[in-house]
This record gives sequence, structure tokens and C-alpha cells, in this order.
Amino acid sequence: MSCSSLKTLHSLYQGSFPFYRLPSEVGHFSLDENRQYHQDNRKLRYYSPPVGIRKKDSPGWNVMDGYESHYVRRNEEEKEGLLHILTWLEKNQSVLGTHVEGGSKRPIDRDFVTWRGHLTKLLCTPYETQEGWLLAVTLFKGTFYISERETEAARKKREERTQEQERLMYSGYKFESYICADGPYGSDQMDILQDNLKLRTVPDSPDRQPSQSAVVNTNEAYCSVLLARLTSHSLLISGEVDCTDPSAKSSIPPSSYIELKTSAQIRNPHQQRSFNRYKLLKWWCQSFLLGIPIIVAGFRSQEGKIVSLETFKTSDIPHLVRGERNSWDPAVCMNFCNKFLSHIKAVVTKDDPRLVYLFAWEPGSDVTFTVHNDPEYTILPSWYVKAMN
Ligand code: 0WD
Ligand code: CA
Repeated sequence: MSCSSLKTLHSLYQGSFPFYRLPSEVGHFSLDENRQYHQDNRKLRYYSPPVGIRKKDSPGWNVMDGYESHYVRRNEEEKEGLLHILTWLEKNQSVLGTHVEGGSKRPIDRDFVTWRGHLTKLLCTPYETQEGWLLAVTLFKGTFYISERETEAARKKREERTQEQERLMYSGYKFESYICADGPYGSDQMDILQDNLKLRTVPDSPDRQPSQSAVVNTNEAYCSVLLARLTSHSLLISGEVDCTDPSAKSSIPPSSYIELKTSAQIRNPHQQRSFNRYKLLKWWCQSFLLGIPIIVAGFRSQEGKIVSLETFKTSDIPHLVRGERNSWDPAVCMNFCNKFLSHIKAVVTKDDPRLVYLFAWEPGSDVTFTVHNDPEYTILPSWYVKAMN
């Protein structure tokens, strides 16, 4: 294999599962309704499932409700890159300590710093047939920073999103607001507590009101910051977390976290195969990377109602798809990611905050790269470079 390109064919990455250390959380932050950074968990929400509804029952929630009137959308033209992670790093330098390697210190004692979403794209690459990616990498004081750049095709797709696609995006956020509460006890659970005190039984409440404020604002986020290791690569990853389960066996994150998803109702074996092949691949990659043990999925009807809820254990998903025709293998995903990170270490050799190695991939091709020192490509802002100097 030549040093300058990397193959992505899935058959090249079969083998045993590489060592991946369960991530441990070292911090978190919140982004408020104006997308302002806060060094706290004010935007962490609490899993608050409907009481009395059994698995596969229909909660009947209308996830299109409020689309016209109660939706504040984040400005997607604004490219934040690694901004919020760098802000966290700047404020938490002491947490990560320094490391003496050949006499020189690393201000951030990690090989890689990136968003979880970028790693998800890498994990899915051997099985991706539609969308390519661009990942910009800078080596600065011994740490590789990885930041995605929007491809032309992705920009076009975003700008040409149909009303139908916009509504689907909204429905995912609306689902979250039905199943999450701002505090450890949602309104229904408070009712239960009160009802229990009065020794009354509680009726099912299929028309339960969302406990969240009715406005869906996609500026808001709670992000966890975690340390992980993939073979010889130490990682600092941050990712958006939907909610925490106040009744989880372990209250220690990430094992108390829950990922929420919506998907179209599955009506036939063809749709089931496609769900297992595409959706479960992405869902597994995304949650596995952060060590999130549970995924709660809401299946929606064509009319935009949640018709069933299903809970997946992240660790069960590979077993659900094993042996299916045209299936995917989690070891392939992780082996490819491992090779790509090694490839970065082999290729990105100049330690310079202004230099960007841009890795590009399109389905059916190898990963290639170009080198840039034009400020238009820079991924580390000067305030961060100054703070680490
Ligand atoms: O600027 C951009 N193009 C992106 C920004 C792309 C991807 C993520 N982000 C932001 C997110 O808003 C979030 O604050 O980065 C932060 C961390 O993201 P991540 O956890 O690394 O991203 P990912 O795993 O791709 O997505 C996690 C969640 C999504 O959940 P679902 O269940 O749909 O996968 O982050 C949200 C979404 O809820 N999310 C976004 N929110 C606003 N704008 C976006 C986006 N473009 N993409 C994902
Ligand atoms: Ca989600």
C-alpha cells in the first residue's frame, strides 16, 4: 500500500475487533438557545418515558406538531468547526495534564481531538456508497486535530432540502421533547409520585403532553467530553448527548446516557433489511464510540405519529445484523478507523498550527490528501494557538 492513499474496501478490514477502551467522561458543556457556550450541564435532559406504555405500544405523539410555529433552527451557514471543543480544552488544560515526550511537553496529552460525528463517518466509510467526506487535519504541539469540511455535494444537498426533509429533521427533535424532561422527574413521574402518595392507580396517558417547553430550538445542546483509546491511538472525543436516565443502574456517564432516534415505521421484510443495513450501522457506530449503552427509537407513521417505541442495547446491535446478506461487521468499521488514524500519523508530519492536511474520500475511491496553508483552510483559531503557547 502506498503511503499517500488509503483503500476503503470493506473486505480489506476484516479480522478481529481491535482494542477499544470504554470511554470515560472528563467533562461536559452546554450550548444555550443562542448557541452560547456554558461550562456546565444546564442543557442535559432527563429520560422521562411515558408511564404505563409498554414496549411496542403506540404513544401516538404527533412529531410534526409545532413545525410551523414553534421551531427555532440553528444557522447552518455558520461553520463552527472544533470551536466548542477548543473552548473546553482551553478552560480545562489542567484536567489533561502535560506529558513529557523526548523532552517536549504536549499541552493536550492526547493523539487525536475530534467530534464523535466525524469518527462515525470514518467508521461507516467501508460500507458507505453515497456520500463522500472531507476531513481537515492539523498537527499542533503533538496532537492531531480533525475537523470536517462540508463537501460541495453536502452543501448542495443542504441548500436543496425539500420541505418534506425539513419536516423529518424537525420530527427527530420533537420526539426528543416528548420523551425528555428538564429535571430528573418529568411531569408524568411527578403525577405518579403524587398519585402514589394518595394510593391511587395511574391510568395510561396516550395523549401525554410534552414535558419540554413547546419550542424546539436546535441551537441547544449538551455535549460530553470523553477520553478513549483505539489500539495505540489516544483520543479526546466530544459528542452531543440526548439525555441521561435518572433510573440507570449506574449513574456514572456515559453508562447513564441514552441516545434517542426516530425512524420510519417498518412494514415489510425489505424495509427491515434496509433498516438493519443502514440505520443500525450508523446508530451502532455513533453510540458505541461514546459508550452510550441504550438507544430508544420511536417509529413514525406516514402521518407523522409515533406508533411504537423500541429500546435497543447498543451491544446487541451487531448480533441483530450478524449473518444477514449484505450485512456489516463492527470489526471492519473499527479496523478501518484504526488504519486511518495510523495513516494520519504517517502522513501529517509537520507540526504547524497553520498547516492543514485535507483528506478527501468519495465512494468507490481511495482516501487521498492535499496540503494547504491558505487561511481559508485553517482549523485552529489564533486565540487557541496563543492559549496553548
Ligand atoms: O456544523 C455542522 N455541520 C455540524 C455540527 C455537523 C455535526 C454536528 N455538529 C454539531 C452538533 O450540533 C453538536 O453540537 O457538533 C456537535 C456535536 O456533534 P456530534 O455529536 O459529534 O455529532 P453527530 O454524532 O453527528 O450528531 C449528534 C446529534 C444529532 O443527533 P442524531 O440523533 O440526529 O444523530 O447532534 C445533532 C443531532 O441531534 N446534530 C446537529 N444539530 C444541529 N445542526 C447537526 C447540525 N448540523 N448535526 C447533528
Ligand atoms: Ca439523537
